[in-house]
Amino acid sequence: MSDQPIRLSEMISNLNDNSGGEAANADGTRDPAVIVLGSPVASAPGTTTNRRAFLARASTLSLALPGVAAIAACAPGGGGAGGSAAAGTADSLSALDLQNANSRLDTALVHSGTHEATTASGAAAPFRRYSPELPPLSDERTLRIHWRAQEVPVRISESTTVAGWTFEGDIPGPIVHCQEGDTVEFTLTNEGVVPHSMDFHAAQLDPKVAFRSVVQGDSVTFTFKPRWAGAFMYHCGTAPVLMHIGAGMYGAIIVSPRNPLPPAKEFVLVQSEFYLGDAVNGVRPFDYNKMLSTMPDFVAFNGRPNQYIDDPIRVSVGDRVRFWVVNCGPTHSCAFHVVGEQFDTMYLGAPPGTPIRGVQTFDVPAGGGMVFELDCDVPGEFPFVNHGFGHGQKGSIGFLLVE
Ligand SMILES: [Cu+2]
Repeated sequence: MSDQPIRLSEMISNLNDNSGGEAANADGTRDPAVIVLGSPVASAPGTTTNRRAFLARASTLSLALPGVAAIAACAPGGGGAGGSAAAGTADSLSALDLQNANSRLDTALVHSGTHEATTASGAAAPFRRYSPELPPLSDERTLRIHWRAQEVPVRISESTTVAGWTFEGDIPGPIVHCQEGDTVEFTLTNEGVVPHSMDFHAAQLDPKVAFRSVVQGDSVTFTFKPRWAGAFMYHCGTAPVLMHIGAGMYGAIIVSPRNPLPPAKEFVLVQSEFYLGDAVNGVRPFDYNKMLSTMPDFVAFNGRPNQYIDDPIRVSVGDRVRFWVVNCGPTHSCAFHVVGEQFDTMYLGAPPGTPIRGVQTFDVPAGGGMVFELDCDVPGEFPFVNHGFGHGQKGSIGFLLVE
């Protein structure tokens, strides 16, 4: 392959050179575009701000989220909440009503409890390769899952740590593997500061009830039975959804068909975009205005740009490989392709129904998932890429090593 990925060090250097866009204060300093919400346990000494500063920065958050007021204003009875948050005074923030069942509204509200905002030290988060292997199916046909929404720093490369909003402390969240017709009993407990929620694309539920937002310390529980096999996204659906997905609250739920597919080495690839501001204490906050501009700094498979360039996915000659590709966006598609190979089979919808034969590239839309299969009968180093190379070059690329 002739195209070489831009190295992260160059990308970050370029970003730092071109990261203007936030207005300078009178003293020449610049405020980060979004609030940095760090781990309650990972704050460095001396970095904890007082409550007043937190609320002041929270009002900056509201101002940096022009969609919040608009979204709230569109919702029944929501104009007051969004307007109050946008007004940005400490009094109005602390007076907000958090008992709002409409998940589209809740992120306009900032928890007024005793929590103090912290900026976490980026040094505390180690780099860890995200394992792409599909976890084995449980023997149980009822899955009981209890996850936490956590606002913690996540290292996405040796040189970049982000102020993540996460499920279970990682970006993406854990891979769920179940079978068509299984029962999934799911609970989310919110350990974060702002409201969060969970939306499984593999479920059919009233979203206002099951996918509702919960505030810090509260939990939401729902049960569903995936009707269709396939590669599905899950994500936080709290408004503004762009911010919550863009800050890391997403992942893959893989639903295998009841009649097993032919044996294969199975891998899950979650594509997503990263829109980042300048580092604060070594942690780069997510930048909502950049998300709106849809020009990502990085695009990654499984949350780390280029991780499978540095540490490829390895299989043996003769293996059949099945990629479950989920595109969590939040915005761009993934033109999935393996350089030097062809997919003998892909499934646009639920496998094993209606396979499409002989595919070179197929676009997986944001919020979608598809299944790609190939026989690895030729040894070599095969790049799997987002063939939309403006995004592939930003990190959604890796090697499939056939040995
Ligand atoms: Cu969220």
